[in-house]
Amino acid sequence: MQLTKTEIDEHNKSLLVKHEHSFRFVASQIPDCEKIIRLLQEFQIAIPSWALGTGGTRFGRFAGGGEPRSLEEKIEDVGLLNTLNRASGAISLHIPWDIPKDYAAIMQLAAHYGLRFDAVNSNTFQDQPDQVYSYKFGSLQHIDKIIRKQAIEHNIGVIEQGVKLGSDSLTVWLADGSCFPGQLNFRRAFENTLDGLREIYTALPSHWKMYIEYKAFEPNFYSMSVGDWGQSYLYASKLGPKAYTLVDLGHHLPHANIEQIVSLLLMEGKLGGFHFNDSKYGDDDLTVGSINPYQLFLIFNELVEGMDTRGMNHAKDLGWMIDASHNVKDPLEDLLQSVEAILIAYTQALLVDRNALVAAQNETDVSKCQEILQQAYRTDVRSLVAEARCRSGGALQPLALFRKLNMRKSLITKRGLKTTATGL
Ligand SMILES: [Mn+2]
Repeated sequence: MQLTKTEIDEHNKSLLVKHEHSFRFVASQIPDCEKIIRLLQEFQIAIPSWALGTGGTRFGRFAGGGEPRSLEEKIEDVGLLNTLNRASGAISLHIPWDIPKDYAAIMQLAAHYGLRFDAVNSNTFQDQPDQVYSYKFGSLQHIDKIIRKQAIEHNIGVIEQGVKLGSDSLTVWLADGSCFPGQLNFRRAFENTLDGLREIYTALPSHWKMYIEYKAFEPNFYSMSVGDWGQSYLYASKLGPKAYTLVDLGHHLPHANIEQIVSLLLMEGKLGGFHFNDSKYGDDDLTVGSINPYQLFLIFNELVEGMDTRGMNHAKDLGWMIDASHNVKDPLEDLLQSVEAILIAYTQALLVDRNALVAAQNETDVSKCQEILQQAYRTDVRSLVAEARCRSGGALQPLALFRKLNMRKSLITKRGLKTTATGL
């Protein structure tokens, strides 16, 4: 489904007076407003191919209608998001759910929408119909060498698919672990996993990165073989300079200080990428910023501080992706909200008065430190984000336009009411 420039222009025109009033007000209070707008225009957040359909829980799934039935339609949906917000210029594929049949045609379609291929994601957390050996008791950690070999070969195959698409990173998330005490020898599981990761690492092209994603629990409930950032960091350190830790916000135990984790990983040059979502209890996979936007801001505060300290490019040097599931909301609406929440938190982090914060920290002026952070957090930066988007050709209010043009209804008319996106 295509959205025309005229439709966006008309929408922006109808909101322009109100927008300019808000924008001028906030811009007048920010010394380096133009720099922030430039950074915002560059910042792109990848959309995972599995987030475009309705997700489900262990208990059920309630389809929303008009879901993409093929990889082509998934690319079309991300293209639509990117046309609206100009900040979703990449798609992250899940293998084997989204294997292209015709690579040249898929590349051409993505280019048509101005999309690049972000990290490719392997899958050893479920068995595929044509698979010889089962991952019921793990993949890279498995006691049986032949099963480990199958998992290694799958990951190498995913790299090969990614190479054909112009991707430059592999994300490995392992469901490996144990459900009961005594089931697993932790050290042996670690060593098997490390050996497998080494073989996969060897297959990486020279410019590629490998992201090792950790998760505290689920699907295994007693131990996970990549259970926290310490374990991920250990693997990444042992593997070499192309291996990094990937932080998924929902993969921590409750109340974990994720901003501190981010800060230290950046310090060590081992933070590779990010999966955004939000949660209240566990890996809830909720819309970014819907539960705890202050935590998101604090994380971005550390990201900006850490990246600037290392002279990193905010847009390019880390992998940014949403990893969420949409059980009750329209997936495209949810993704528009998530990208907006990320851009707002990023902007607020850019507003933090770094010099004043360092001075307050050096004076151990605890109240002032809090004031400086909250001054930035409580600034309404929505019009700044909208201005950046508008200058890039996007809509001032992407969600409002998506709704006004009845885009979901058009997708349902075209694709049908009872569609299920591949992999869901
Ligand atoms: Mn994830």
